[in-house]
Amino acid sequence: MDKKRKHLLRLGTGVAAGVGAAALAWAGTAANAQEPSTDGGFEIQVIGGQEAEEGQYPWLVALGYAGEGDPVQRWFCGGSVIAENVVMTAAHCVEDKDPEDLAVFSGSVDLGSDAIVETAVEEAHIAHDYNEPVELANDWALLLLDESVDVEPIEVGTEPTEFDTLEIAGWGLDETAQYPTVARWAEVPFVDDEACAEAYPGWIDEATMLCAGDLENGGVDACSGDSGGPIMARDEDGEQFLAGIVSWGTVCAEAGSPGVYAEVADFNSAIDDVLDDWDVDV
Ligand code: 4AZ
Repeated sequence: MDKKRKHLLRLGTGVAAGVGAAALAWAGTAANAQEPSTDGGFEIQVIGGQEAEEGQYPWLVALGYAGEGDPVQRWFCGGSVIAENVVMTAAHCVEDKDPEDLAVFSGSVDLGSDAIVETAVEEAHIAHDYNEPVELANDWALLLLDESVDVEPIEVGTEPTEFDTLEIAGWGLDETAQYPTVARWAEVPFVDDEACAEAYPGWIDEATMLCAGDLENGGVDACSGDSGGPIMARDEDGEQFLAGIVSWGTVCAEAGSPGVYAEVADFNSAIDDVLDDWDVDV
């Protein structure tokens, strides 16, 4: 438990407050993650991913501190636009913050680009049962934006499912232990509840968490800074939907330690209640 908590605290303040320190803290993990390989068909070179193309994930946003200056210096988590004025992120990204101190960066995979639009946050809803029944269960929050953003929202998954391959994207640490300016993405194999509970005995709330990673080889994973961002699946038509939210892991991209995600299908009705409250149509 301790290990995990320490880890999250470091991540929560690391990216914006001290990129250097956070990167150092993670250097061991990322550097140890793997030698380049293509084991399991997953490209290894987020960790083990590649640069996202402009427009690949229109709903992907970075969450940062309101203020002056370059978004690259201010962001600290990821998020997903689920309605024109609502962003979904992780509860642990915003639990200790005032909405007025937050900003959402949308419109480009490149946080250094002039195309980035900064939007203020009017209100934040943190899951009432966050941290129940175990630490980091129900790790989700919704942000009501001051203004609509002009990006395509992603649909929120409604059925808890066994997936095959999922996709992650974000500006979190890559395999060189750096925070990239351009978002990265990767395919990640789904890990079922049983295997995940075995990997993290006592830490997994199967009802609200889903896991993904290459259990056998490691090498591909979300990492520090990806928190709050999307893990995505595809429906029968090939349309992407939001399956989960990057939440935690004890390490990054190591075999036997999958990434853990908040499973959005498990709290669908709670999400709808908040959207109703805010008079938001999806
Ligand atoms: C984070 O806090 C984070 N390897 C996300 C995912 C993982 C670890 C940390 C899982 O951003």
